[in-house]
Amino acid sequence: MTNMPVCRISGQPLHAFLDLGMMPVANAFLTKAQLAQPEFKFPLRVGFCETSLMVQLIEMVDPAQLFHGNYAYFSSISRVMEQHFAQLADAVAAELLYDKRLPVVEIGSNDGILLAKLAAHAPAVGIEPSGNVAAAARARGLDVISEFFEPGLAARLRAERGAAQLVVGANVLCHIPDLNALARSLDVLLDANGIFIFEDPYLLEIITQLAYDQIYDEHYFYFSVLSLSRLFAAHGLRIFRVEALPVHGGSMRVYGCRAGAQRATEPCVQTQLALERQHGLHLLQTYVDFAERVRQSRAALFTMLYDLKQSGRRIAGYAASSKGTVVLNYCGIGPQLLDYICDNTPGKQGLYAPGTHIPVLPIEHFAADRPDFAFVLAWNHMREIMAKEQAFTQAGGRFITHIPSAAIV
Ligand code: DWN
Ligand code: SAH
Repeated sequence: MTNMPVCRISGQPLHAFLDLGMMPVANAFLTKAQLAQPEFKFPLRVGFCETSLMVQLIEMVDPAQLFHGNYAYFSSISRVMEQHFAQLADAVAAELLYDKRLPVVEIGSNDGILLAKLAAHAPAVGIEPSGNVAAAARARGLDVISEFFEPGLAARLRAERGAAQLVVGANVLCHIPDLNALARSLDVLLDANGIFIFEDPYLLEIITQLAYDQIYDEHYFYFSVLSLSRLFAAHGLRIFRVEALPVHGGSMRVYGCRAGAQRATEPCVQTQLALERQHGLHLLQTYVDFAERVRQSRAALFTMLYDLKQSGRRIAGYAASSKGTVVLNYCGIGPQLLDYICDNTPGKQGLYAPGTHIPVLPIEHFAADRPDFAFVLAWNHMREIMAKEQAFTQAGGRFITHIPSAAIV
């Protein structure tokens, strides 16, 4: 008997290629009292299935443990993301919505950052299991059901509100552990001409930029167009358009419909599939090579921060992101190197970072403190952060990034 892990989609063997060690839950920020208690950790390991072509976590934390009444991430913390979702809603309304009465369903609507924009164009309902962020959206007057999206809920939505002309989800598909059930839910809910749109961090960007910190408990899957088109095809669904996006360090938006819908598959889909094959996203060896590069990058980052600290410089972390939890824990970067992490989310301030126990302080503290270096743990928001922190750089402060390799910028 071997203990070979299996793919959550195909049931076929999963080849483990990367081990990021024992890891806390990325968004499980701790109170001072919790610091003395044992912290939950799990083995953060990633595998590739040669049948589904899906990259995925091997050990998974139960979604109920991650998405609950106290979810740490509020989408509206970023102006750039506000603009990004406003553009999506406008484009969808102009081109793809076709019936003012048919519902639009957003999965993972969080604090309403996109749902608010969609609601201006059609009856829009958000599905958001994390109670606190759902409450923030409701406080904006939005219609939100605080449950996990699954086939039973899809059937209820269809019976009570009608078939959906659009099902949309940003940064949520990769958070759903049973993607076959997700595809069945789409089949239940979508109108005959309905479309679905999902955008998530893009595997090709993760590989090329060495963005291994996109790998954490909440992200069960890392998508290519190759893997998603196989998944949807097995459920009578078809991707008809793909769009590369700059947000969150490089994302991919896929547009889909029923396989037999009157909508042509656009040439960009074949182009992207060919590009992914050129980069070897269908080959285990690509991921084995990626893992080797990740291991090498760890020493480079640690050494750089260590040397700065040894030379008497003070370093703060900037943004207590989920990704930050991974890079800090994987590289052994704790309070010995970073004095604190500043963050603009009120709910994270005054708490301690998972695993490393570095204190999380308000952004105002950073402005007053003026450390020598700010290690940006939300490198995906680098431009937005650098634009708002010009006083820091003008006073001689410098930013550090680890993507694609450790550097002072
Ligand atoms: O997929 C997910 C993405 C969309 O959001 C979730 N699984 C969780 C979350 O990931 P993350 O925590 O890595 O998200 P961000 O958007 O990279 O990080 C945001 C963090 O950075 C927040 O804690 C707020 C902070 N921040 C800040 O302090 N100042 C962000 C910006 C833009 C700023 O100016
Ligand atoms: N769409 C937002 C939020 C992304 S964070 C954005 O792009 O910024 C992921 C969100 O998905 C969280 O708010 C989480 O609670 C929610 N979520 C996780 N699993 C879900 C599921 N099965 N159904 C619906 N929402 C889910």
